Amino acid sequence: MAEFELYCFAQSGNAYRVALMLTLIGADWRPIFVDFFNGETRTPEYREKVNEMGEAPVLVHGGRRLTQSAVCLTYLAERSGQFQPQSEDERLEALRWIVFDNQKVGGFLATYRFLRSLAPTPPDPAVLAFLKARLDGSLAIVDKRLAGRPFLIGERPTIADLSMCGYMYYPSEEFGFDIPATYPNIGGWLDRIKALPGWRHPYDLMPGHPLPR
Ligand SMILES: N[C@@H](CCC(=O)N[C@@H](CS)C(=O)NCC(=O)O)C(=O)O
Repeated sequence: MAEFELYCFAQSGNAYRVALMLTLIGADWRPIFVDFFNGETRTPEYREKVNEMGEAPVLVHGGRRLTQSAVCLTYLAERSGQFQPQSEDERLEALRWIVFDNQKVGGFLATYRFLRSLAPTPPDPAVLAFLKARLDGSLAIVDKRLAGRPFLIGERPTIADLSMCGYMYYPSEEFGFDIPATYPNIGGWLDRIKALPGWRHPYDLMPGHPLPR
């Protein structure tokens, strides 16, 4: 049995953050497929036995069951000593960018991409336009942050980077715009993360791709 188990599915950038971290730190882990697109996270069984919040990812380690990718990343950084912010200032800075990501970067990218490319019904154009405007604002902030800085909180990659990149390696067709081409500093930073030993694409790391149509 693997040391870590991760409830996840290939299309989930929230889960990819944790899957990528597990891979980059060389952890012994295995994915447990969550059938999100057939409603598994909404079932009473899932909410009773796996996660009362009805979400993936869920990281299982020994007797622990952790949810929220930020919590999982923090736990893995503290255990492994890798991708860990060092000083108190760095820890607070990393937390600041992780919260911003969860709400305004990954949060909007996930919803925008889901409505555009993964939802069973066609999206409302007004909703898409609203989300795209919010996304443009957030991605511009991240792009400016990465000007002249290799990683979000400085010279080394930390869990803030692994969180922030969660949705950004998915194909540009799924978003309808090219993130690295539109935001060159983000593009360079994505290349630096991709160059870390062991990096893998979300569709290669987690089960469930391609979606049956
Ligand atoms: N803030 C959470 C977000 C988790 C999340 O929303 N996961 C999605 C899958 S990508 C989910 O399970 N959604 C279930 C639902 O909305 O019903 C995290 O970072 O782990």
